Amino acid sequence: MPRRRFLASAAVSLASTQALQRAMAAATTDPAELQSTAPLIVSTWPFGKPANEKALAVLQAGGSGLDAIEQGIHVTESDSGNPSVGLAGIPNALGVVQLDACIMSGPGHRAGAVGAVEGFRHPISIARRVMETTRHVFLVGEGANQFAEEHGFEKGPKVSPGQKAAWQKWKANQAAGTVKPSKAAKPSNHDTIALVALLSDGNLFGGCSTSGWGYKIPGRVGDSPIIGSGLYVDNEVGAAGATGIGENVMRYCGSFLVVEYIRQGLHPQDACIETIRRIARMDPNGYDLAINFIAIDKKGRFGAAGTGSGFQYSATSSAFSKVLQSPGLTSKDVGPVGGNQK
Ligand code: SD4
Repeated sequence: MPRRRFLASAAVSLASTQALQRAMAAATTDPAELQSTAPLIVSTWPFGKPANEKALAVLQAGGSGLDAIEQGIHVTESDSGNPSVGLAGIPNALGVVQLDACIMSGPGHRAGAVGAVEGFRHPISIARRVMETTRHVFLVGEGANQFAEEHGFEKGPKVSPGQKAAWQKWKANQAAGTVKPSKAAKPSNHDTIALVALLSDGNLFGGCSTSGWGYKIPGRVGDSPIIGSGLYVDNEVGAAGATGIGENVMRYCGSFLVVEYIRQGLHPQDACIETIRRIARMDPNGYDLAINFIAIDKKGRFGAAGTGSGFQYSATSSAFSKVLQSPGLTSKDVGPVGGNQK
């Protein structure tokens, strides 16, 4: 696209985004009202709030950015009530919980990730170890399990008793001899913690951890551990993370796109909105995607957006710790979609 047209279309797009935000202002909490200085931590869902608070406490006690991410996410991974992060998560179609996680350090642009790990309590820590002790970024399946074993990571049951009973019921309802993944795209059967942090020294860090889509096909890996999809950190610009149906994020490098929009000058919340609009324009399902993004920038601005009625996310600093409602996007809010599907 010629540069002038690109700039014109960007300006139109920005103007309509601002109009959209104004229209939604009554229904949502404007993160711009929450003034604070770094450290600032933002994460997905209300269950991210205690994780944020732990991360803040780690930083206030002099811990590093990576310590804050890791220990913050441990809170969610350890919470036995959470059906979608850690070993209390919903298992795959064979009744085994397979965990995905990744971590990124803005300084050095370093990353580590694991996919389809079984029987370890803290996949975020294994991801960090991959980053810090190997020349690789991403270990999956048996190799990742073996790595975790060799490094002595804490183990746990491959499925909780409660989830096992629910899985047995689910399995009994499947047609005899077939094992299919759940079709339902409900928040109740999948959620993720993505957590991003801006430190007082201006450095950015992030992490992401999930058990993924309930009753998924064994070996299925979602967006969460994929750098640029479930999480992205650019130390010059900002950081973003995703939750929702990973298949609808990983086909678009969603978190990378959010950060790129921040680089172009958008407020993090506008960047989340523009990313969803861009995905919905391309996707045959339009806004029926069940995807959500959080984002933070180098200046300490943050925001989020989701499809449908949006989603709740958590933001924490030394001045506040809050669960906020993101704007929600549907085709009604933003006009016709599907423009470049042909
Ligand atoms: C996945 N994105 O595995 C994760 C799940 C999730 O809300 O975030 N659900 O696709």
